Amino acid sequence: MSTQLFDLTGRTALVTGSSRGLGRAIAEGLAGAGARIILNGVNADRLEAAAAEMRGQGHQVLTSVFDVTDESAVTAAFQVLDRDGVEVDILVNNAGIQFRRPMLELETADWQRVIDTNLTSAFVVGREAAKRMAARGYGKVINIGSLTSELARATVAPYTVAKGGIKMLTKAMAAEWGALGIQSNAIGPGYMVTDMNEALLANPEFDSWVKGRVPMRRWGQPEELQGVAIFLASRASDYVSGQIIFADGGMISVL
Ligand code: GCO
Repeated sequence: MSTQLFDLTGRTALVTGSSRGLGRAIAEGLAGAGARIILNGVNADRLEAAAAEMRGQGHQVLTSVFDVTDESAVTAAFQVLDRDGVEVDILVNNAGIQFRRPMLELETADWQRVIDTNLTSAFVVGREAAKRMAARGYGKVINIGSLTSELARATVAPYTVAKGGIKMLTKAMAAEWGALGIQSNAIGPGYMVTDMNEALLANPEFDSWVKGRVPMRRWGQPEELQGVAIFLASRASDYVSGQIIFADGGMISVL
């Protein structure tokens, strides 16, 4: 009986930035729980390759190529989904970039690019998805936050500000969309083994800092976000909203 709570059969999930990294891992986790997946990215070839691999694993996968920072492209993509009768029940706002530079040397354009990609896009894509979820009285929005949603690290100010904004946008979505049948929550990944963190993983000093700072003494694997994603995408979380759940090996909870 209880496992049915986590069953996503019959649901469709759009995961932005999902041809690789955390987005791909989350998409595979939701697919494994029964969801049909819409993969998103800006590179059609990479997206089709990811879709083919997932279809080879027996999953139902569609693709939607759009840049989350291009509002007209986002609107057009949802209009295509409407035309094709594809209803997004679950939205994972995962798309994001990192740009490491001390603020004293940071160009405003680089600041803005990170804010646009990591925060504003979650509002724009979230608004388009929520309009349709509200009409059906059901929806799950999952925003991808970060340890930097709560704590700052030097040289990643725009990322930190954007992820702090993701935490509060999640609460704002919960405030406005709860009565519409939509639950809005966030996942806070710890230091995960991804392309975005390649330079950090290759830096022995940073690697040992992470391993010393995390109670579990190791980096996280993208697949270790799948359980939290399934929970927040499923009926099991129907009375959970406005929360950020950390999958970080305990890092955020200790000095
Ligand atoms: C960095 C990393 C972090 C992690 C993650 C931690 O430069 O410190 O990129 O931002 O990726 O966000 O939760």
